[in-house]
Amino acid sequence: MELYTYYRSQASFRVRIALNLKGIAREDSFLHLEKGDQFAAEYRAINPQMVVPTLIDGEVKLFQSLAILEYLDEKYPQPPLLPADPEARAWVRGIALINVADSHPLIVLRVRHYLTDVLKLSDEQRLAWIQHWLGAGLQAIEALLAEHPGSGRFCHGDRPTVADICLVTQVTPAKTFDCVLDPYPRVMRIYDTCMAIPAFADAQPSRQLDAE
Ligand SMILES: N[C@@H](CCC(=O)N[C@@H](CS)C(=O)NCC(=O)O)C(=O)O
Repeated sequence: MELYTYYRSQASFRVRIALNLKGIAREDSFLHLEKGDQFAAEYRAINPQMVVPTLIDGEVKLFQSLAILEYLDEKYPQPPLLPADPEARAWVRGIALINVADSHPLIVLRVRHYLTDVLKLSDEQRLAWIQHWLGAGLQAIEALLAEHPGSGRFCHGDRPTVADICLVTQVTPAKTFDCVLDPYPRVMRIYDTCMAIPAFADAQPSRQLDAE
């Protein structure tokens, strides 16, 4: 499979983790988002949204990280990334969406550029924005973990699911942008458990060939 990726991209990180968990080899095509590679006509033809990741599986072109995770899970079911029963699946997807749909979109590069270049926010104001929205997501995940009987080493059950993948991509930028993490002990315990697993650790930004 070919993955269009950028080492710092949290959405690409999610797909790298899932591929590693499934034992699927990939070839990376690197785009330097901060240099604007995503806007090149050649990539725009591949991904009209001009974002990473894009995953190519033979003739199939896949976009949007959560859709890619679910595709991989359906096509390569072992090990499963979703629990078997519908109630737990909905809960796990809900945790994932706090990151993918509600927190992460507010801090992506194009939003950060808009805050600075168009709205003329100072660096301090922009950092406050990022910390606020990442913190809101972390707070929600922590509270949901506290009330969920199935959570422990992982968000749900005894193996990583899409919820854990997305918890990791919630915490990673929170660390980068100096969020206070003490109020989220359950989140951090699960983050540490996940990052001790090679499939997660090898997918982290600093271990990518394009890392700077
Ligand atoms: N919801 C999308 C997010 C895709 C996305 O925004 N990717 C970021 C990197 S994490 C990107 O390509 N940003 C480029 C930009 O903002 O210009 C997904 O989960 O795949």
